[in-house]
Amino acid sequence: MARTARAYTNIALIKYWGKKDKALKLPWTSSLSLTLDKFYTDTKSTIIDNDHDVVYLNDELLDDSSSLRIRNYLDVVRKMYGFNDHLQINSTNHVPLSAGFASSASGFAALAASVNETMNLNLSNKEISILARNGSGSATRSIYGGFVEWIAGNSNETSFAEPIDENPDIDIVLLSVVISEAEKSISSTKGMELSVKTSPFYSNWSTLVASEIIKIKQAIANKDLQQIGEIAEHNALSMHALTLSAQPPYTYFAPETIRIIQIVKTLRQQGFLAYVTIDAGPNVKIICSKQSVKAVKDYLDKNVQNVSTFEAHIGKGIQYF
Ligand code: 2P0
Repeated sequence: MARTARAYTNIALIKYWGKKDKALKLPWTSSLSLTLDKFYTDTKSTIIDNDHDVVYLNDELLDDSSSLRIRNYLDVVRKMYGFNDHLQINSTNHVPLSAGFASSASGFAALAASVNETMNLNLSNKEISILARNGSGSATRSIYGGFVEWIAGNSNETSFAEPIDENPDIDIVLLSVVISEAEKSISSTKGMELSVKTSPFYSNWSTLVASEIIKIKQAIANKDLQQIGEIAEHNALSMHALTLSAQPPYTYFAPETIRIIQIVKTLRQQGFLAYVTIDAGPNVKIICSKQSVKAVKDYLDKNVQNVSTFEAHIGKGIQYF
């Protein structure tokens, strides 16, 4: 009996923003993330005697349109590994929409690991990472725990994640500040494409990312949380500059997003360790220390209405049970 695979979500500290190959999801730049402990997806795959795949999400059977992305992905996997069997996928998402994280990273990482189990593909973690990337870029990194680098590469075989430090002794806490649970107005896939094609700053993005990856890896090695936060915040805001400078311009920020950025800056001036990072949506994730997180949370609870906060810590790589 194949085991269930569990993959955790991750937050990019150096963002992936743009593909050089859409089908293979090869990114223009490397990226670097922290795997989180709270939010994960459990997936089990079973071979079925059927001419199409069947997908259950949170115990509900998905209709053809909702399961299309997963079924297309399974077609890719069948082609890559030369099998014809169809599968029943049972996936449970413990990534509540309300927590402000996308579920595609943990979702496709768990699915790749689960298919590897069920089909006895005997893949290494590097190969599972490649398989996960074919489902969603950010899933590439969710194979490992702790700090993880996705090496951009230039082919299916050379674009995969590597662990930097799976059990870092660093005092980092991530506080997710949820402003809105609404579906984003422009998907990250579309947003990236627009930034790559039209932002006059996109040509500088790869130079910036290359230097920030070197710097943040040094900061991780030095266990320098302040330096990690500074680099991550700069990288995130630079990514968002690629949205505002696209044609037509777009932004994921809501008015409250800016407000939280300003509050975090004020808290920093008051001596608290706090830096923002923001993905393709309005919600803000605050990089805190174990010492600063309570003060940051209390300040937000008192001063900002209609937002909720979720705390996450360093998470593990793929687990099986
Ligand atoms: C990241 N994001 O590095 C970046 C930062 C959002 C902002 O990866 O098209 O769902 O499936 O490869 O991975 C979100 O995009 O996009 C993302 P696809 P994905 O985490």
